[in-house]
Amino acid sequence: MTLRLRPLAMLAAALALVLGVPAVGAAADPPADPTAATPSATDPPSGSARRSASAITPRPRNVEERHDRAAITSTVTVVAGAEADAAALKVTRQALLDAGARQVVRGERPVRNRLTVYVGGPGETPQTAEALADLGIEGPAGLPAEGYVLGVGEDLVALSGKDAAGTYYAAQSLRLLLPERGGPGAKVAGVEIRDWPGTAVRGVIEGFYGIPWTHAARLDQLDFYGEHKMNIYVYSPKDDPYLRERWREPYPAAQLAKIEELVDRARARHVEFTYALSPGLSVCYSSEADIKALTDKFETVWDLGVRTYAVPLDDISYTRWNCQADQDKWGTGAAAAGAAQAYLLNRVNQDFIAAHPGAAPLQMVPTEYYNVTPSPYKKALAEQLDDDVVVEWTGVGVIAPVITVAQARAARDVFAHPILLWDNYPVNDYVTNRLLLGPYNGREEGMPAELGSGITANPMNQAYASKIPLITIADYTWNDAAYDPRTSWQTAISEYAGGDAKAEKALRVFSDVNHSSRINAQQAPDLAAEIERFWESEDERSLDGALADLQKSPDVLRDRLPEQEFIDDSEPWLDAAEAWGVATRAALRLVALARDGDGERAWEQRQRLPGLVAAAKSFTYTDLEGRKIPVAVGEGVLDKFTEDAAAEHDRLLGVTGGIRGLTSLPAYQGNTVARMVDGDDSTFFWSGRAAAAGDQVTVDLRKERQVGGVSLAMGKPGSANDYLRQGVLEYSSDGTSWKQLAAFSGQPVVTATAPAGTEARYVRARATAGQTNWLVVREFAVETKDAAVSGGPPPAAGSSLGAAADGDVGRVYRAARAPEQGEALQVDLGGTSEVTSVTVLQPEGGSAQAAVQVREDDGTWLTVGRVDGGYEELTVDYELASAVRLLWSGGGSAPQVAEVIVR
Ligand code: 14T
Repeated sequence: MTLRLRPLAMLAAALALVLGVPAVGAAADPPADPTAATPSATDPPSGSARRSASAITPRPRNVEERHDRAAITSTVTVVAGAEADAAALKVTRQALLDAGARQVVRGERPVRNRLTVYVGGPGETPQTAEALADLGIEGPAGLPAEGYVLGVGEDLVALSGKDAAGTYYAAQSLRLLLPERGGPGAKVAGVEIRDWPGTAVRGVIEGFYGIPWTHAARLDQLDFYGEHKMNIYVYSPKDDPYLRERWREPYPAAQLAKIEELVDRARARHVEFTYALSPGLSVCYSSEADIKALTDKFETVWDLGVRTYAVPLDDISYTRWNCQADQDKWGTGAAAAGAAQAYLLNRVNQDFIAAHPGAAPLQMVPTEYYNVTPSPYKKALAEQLDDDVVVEWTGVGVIAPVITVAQARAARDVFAHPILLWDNYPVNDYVTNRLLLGPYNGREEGMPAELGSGITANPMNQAYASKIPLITIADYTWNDAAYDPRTSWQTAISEYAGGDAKAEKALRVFSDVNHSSRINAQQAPDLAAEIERFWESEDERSLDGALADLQKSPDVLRDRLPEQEFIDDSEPWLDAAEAWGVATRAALRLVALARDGDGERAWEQRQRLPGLVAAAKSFTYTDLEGRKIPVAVGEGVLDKFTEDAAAEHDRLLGVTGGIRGLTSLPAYQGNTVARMVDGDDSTFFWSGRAAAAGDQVTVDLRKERQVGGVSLAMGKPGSANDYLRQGVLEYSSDGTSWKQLAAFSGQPVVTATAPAGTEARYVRARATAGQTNWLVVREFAVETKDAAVSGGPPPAAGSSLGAAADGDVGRVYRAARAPEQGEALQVDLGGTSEVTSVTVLQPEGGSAQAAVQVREDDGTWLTVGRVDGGYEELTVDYELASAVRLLWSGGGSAPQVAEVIVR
């Protein structure tokens, strides 16, 4: 793959307020306090349902505890002006009922022995000012837009927003502050919160490729945004035909009704529904008809209440016009494209936005959205686009690992417009085999303040599973100064588990194995540390506990997670997590058995492992095109642990292990380097980046062997250019000093033959020049002359005699037929050595019978024992021997030998 933007054909390859509170586990509801009717009752004993300001997420800026407190009374008076925010009132009411109030009534003034809640800032509810004054708390006048003051004191609560959104956010904070109780009497500690957002525009852009969110998921997301103080949702799924492919076509009525429902829901949650229309695949920028088609479509949704609009021009060609008229008007080149786009956007801005009082500033995505490098395109756009148009930018790199203050400044400089960060996290359309559940990370403190507009996050195709990372994004965008990824992540997991400790633990374990991404380098940080400790301490108990937790986590989540849709979203990943739990525990057991010297049971376990790993890798996600994509969980940690465990077993057994592939390059998706030495030409190693001079792919033969022909098959159908343009084949015995075998250039398939007698452990292909293409290696085959295995019976097709003594217990010698009388399989030891044991491994079900003999100095064969089962370890009394053989008992079935190990 070449690292440059390509036409869309490759994209596929590249790539409550459920009124009040999110359902909190009903089990957590304490029984109604029997003393509840008496407002002066002492503190309720149950602490489980009590909350404090630390439960508020996004994290508030300023929280001060007070020495007084309020009690939730049976009847609560709400004082609110006619202009008070309806959404805030609704949230407040429900929060009070959930906290144990039996009724919430509107009133003009406080009533003795009743809690009074003032809802509304200066523009909504003038009475709140006096209440705040009574508490000695300053009002919200000095706060930024959407800021609020929340006061809880003796007998009263005051919610005062700088504006209506601020009051709504005060209500959301109150909701998180109040306990959940079945009846009145709960006490709420006095507190003063002064809080405001650090980013003016905070939210989500449904901007991914692949299966768009469902209508139900979108409605639910809007509720969720309101609860997390996010204020924008951009409606821009790439695969909604009415938004891109067939952007000119008017909506059917049913579709319009859905949009209207979204717009209404968004408004009720103080979320700006933004309608994004992407005409770039076919638009003629100079065409009056196309400008009209665009503004007509905008007009239809204006009538539904849409007030914010975007015109994304990402992932299109800007070197090919869609009509001759554009070429005639602007000429050719990227600067011409910038001018044409500015023209179209300005026309929409003037003809539509300016003509619709109440419309918000127009947003656009430039075609160069992914860097801050000055260019003719950016210059034209920056100079010609109307000043009030907001420009979207993804940070440096489409998926930016870090976004700094300096980069944000540079974006503003180069685009010369307010910047709305389109942050491609936790979007997974380019890694559809993965769930990205880790926290928002790598965004420097102070970055949002430089943007001029704000931040929208592009989420996963899985709406519900996106919530964990989105909670952390809400946290950062609200209060980047106090943001800590790990802390925010724990809070997000805890919140999403709905107060159920078991669900929370399971969710933490599941999120841990779905943690890594381009912005979170480490996969499964908790489990990887646990595995690390195991290898250091050799104590398997703690690791087995952690792996058992992993294995159980899917069922715990299925049983206990409040939001069932998360389960639906995550189904194949849950299945995989459970199966990986089983496989890794088996691997751990394997190490324990091998260490205990229980060779027989270890061998049984060793043979079970590949099937368990295959099962863990067997679960699939079905994408928009109906392709089944095998999902990955704990990649690089869980699979590695099973490999390391098998290797540890093999080492203790005294075998080297099978041939390995090694490389300096990262693997693209699941196309690991092992696929280059699996003997299967249809699978391949695929590097995740272009090869640089010095990059290499290596075959490790695990011990010095005689080497013959070498064949390196690179490139593949569809990626014919992904091969090393210029390089050398080299071999080495120690992996340090190398001798050249051949040099090559310009050919995807390279062959060479080592001079007779060449011995090597490693053979590699090393790039001697950098290139723009990635690297595909279908097969890297090295012929070896192996530990001389001779005799019979002859091997079946696809098997070999050598497999019986190749150091790889996974490769099996399978005889073509039953042995004849006197037939033997002989392993030459390559000289005379002292033999202390012979171990013969037969694969599952193997029960061939043979006498095991060693050849002594004088050429006579000494029988040291017999084999007749899967695992046979025979002790030999320090015999000097030059060969070992299995002298078959005639008849029976065709024998199979995984390995003859001579020590
Ligand atoms: F508009 C942009 F800001 C943007 O990010 N566009 C797409 C976006 O829709 C997609 O979800 C995201 C993540 O895959 O990346 C952009 O699409 C690309 C960009 C590439 F460089 C798809 C493939 C690419 F090679």
